[in-house]
Amino acid sequence: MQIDPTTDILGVVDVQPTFMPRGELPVEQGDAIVPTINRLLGWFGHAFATQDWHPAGHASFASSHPGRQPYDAIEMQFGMQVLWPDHGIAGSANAAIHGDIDQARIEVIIRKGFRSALDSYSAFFENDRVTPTGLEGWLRQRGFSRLFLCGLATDFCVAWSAEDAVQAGFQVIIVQDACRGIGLSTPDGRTTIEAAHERLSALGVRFIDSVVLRHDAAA
Ligand code: VGL
Ligand code: ZN
Repeated sequence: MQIDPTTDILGVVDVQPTFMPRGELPVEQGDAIVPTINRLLGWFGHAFATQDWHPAGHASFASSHPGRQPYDAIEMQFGMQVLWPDHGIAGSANAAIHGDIDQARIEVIIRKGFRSALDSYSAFFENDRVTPTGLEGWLRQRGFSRLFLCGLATDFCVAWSAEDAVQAGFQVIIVQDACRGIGLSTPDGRTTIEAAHERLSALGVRFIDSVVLRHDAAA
């Protein structure tokens, strides 16, 4: 698959130490994708990044719900909400983009989840599904039509971003060796990674490995 440097953009989702093995919401092998993402950043002409960016006491934190434990799921205003350990605290060192990520080609950074009462997985909309982050307008004004997504976590922020991107009319490709998932169990006995893969495939999202990408020599 050939990268078109004018219409393709790489999206680097939530590659923050808070989601890495020694972070607050650890994703297994979350740090293993950093070299792969740096390689991708060298191949694409353009990239954007997102950061999970929560105030202390955020509604998605189990610590904000007396009697609840991290990874419990509860019904909230906008549907089922998994309660997370405190993570992605705005301004904290662990909420920065991972220090080894080469940011030279990252042209815009979208922060999400900074409203106390509202969680945010997708790079496009808060979890109420109507409050936009502004990314869609930015991508359109810049003329991009195909998004390649990588980062953390495959089954939450990458998956929700992919779904919204399809809905917005973009072609979406997930670079799976540059992603890692959280993998919670679902009520029907699957994992959230398997469920996301099925849901997204049905929407036309393609999953590739970075080795299949072809690119012209970097300018
Ligand atoms: C994420 C859970 C909570 C993610 C963010 O980046 O996938 N997951 N906040
Ligand atoms: Zn979060």
